[in-house]
Amino acid sequence: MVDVFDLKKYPAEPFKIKTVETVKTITKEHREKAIKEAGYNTFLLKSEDCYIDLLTDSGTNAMSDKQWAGMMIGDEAYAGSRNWLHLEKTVQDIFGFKHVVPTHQGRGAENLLSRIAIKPGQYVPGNMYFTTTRYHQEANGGIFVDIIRDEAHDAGLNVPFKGDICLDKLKKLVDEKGAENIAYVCLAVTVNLAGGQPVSMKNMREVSEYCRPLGIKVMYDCTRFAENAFFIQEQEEGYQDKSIAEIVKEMFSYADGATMSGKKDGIVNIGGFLAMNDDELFGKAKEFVVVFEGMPSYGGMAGRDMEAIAIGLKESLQDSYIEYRVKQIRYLGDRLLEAGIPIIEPVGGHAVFLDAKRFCPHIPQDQFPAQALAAALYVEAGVRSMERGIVSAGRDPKTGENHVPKLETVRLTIPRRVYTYKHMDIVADAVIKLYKHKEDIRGLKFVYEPKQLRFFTARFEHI
Ligand code: PM9
Repeated sequence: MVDVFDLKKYPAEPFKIKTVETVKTITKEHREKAIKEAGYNTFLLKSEDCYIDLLTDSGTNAMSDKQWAGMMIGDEAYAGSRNWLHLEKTVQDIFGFKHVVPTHQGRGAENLLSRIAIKPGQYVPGNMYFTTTRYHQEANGGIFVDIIRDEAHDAGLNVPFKGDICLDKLKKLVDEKGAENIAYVCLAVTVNLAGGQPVSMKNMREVSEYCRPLGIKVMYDCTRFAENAFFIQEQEEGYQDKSIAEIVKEMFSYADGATMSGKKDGIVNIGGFLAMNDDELFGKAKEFVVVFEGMPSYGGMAGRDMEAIAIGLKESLQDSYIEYRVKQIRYLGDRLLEAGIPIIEPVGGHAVFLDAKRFCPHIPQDQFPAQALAAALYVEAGVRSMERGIVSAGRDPKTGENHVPKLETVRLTIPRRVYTYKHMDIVADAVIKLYKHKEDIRGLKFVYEPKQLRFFTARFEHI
């Protein structure tokens, strides 16, 4: 039985709420009309039509009083802003990288990295793909290869550190293609589309020990680095007495560089960066940042944004914050598991993922069960979620065929410091209610399918 008073298992919010935004409920008739007008794509709903908005944890965070105070000391000089110097030093201190290049958000960093580090035809092995990351890798001639451990593709399998890279898969690829044909290894902490699954320190160490002698760089996607560090502290032997900050330092000692979307564990609404140790790579990144983002001292961010992210990065390392953050999500997962709802197990760092294949076994994958389920959940309770399945996976750029991922999921993504446990209860109750009449959910077909990153703007109708 889920016990809301068990503060070790489900810690209370380690903050007081100072500013609030009113949300409203709208009628079921209105929701039915709204989702139809949005082409059954939750991305196309108006925010004001959503009661609890779990579309994403990206840029939807509540900033602290200290971050808001930081916004007031934004130095909006075109070059050499003091907030940039603060951000640069913060990233260097937390992650240990030599060089930092600011970008407007994560995909800005992915664009730069893919341009400077991938030669057309080279392979980019990674622990499962992420939509924008793979887009930039492929747009620059890279060939993405999934080398995550097999268990990550099995939604119901409850094993720790499902985000780990499979060393055998990596070694096989390098043996077959040659180290010189590997652009770099892309290692995401945590793995978003696997369900927010963490990577163990042991795995990071082993990947680095294998790659460094071969001259293969290991570039992290550190978007949810603090959540990953919490899982290591909680579950990996030898880390229980280490602080989150110490764990993060060790994690990144095994990396050659990283891309970051500050909109997640930076606890801000916009921002990002690319970081690395290599001087030559840094030189190239600076050449491109001025073309695509802005001066190397702002990279698409205002001075106030850089101040907020510098402060947010430090706040994400606070042990009490990150424990509450991950365990709040686990609370929602536990409530659903208790009611027999099929979800990705174990519950990861930023979201609970409904397993649409088991939730809607009557809808074949080419009729987009996760897309249909996300739309149905919105109609049921005004809860906005996101498809993370075949629609998000897109098409193979060479063959034009759909990628068919094993995981067909709906992501209930929890913004940081925004919703309370009571909101989690409402979401859980809505999902449980919907599960009772799941047979009513009908499959969908495309009426508009964009070529790039189709999940953002595609439109559907019922079959
Ligand atoms: N993630 C998310 O909702 C927002 C865009 S997709 C709806 O999960 C990783 C692991 C991400 C990520 C964004 C990016 C791109 C890179 N890596 O959105 O460009 O989860 O800041 O970051 C989203 P930006």
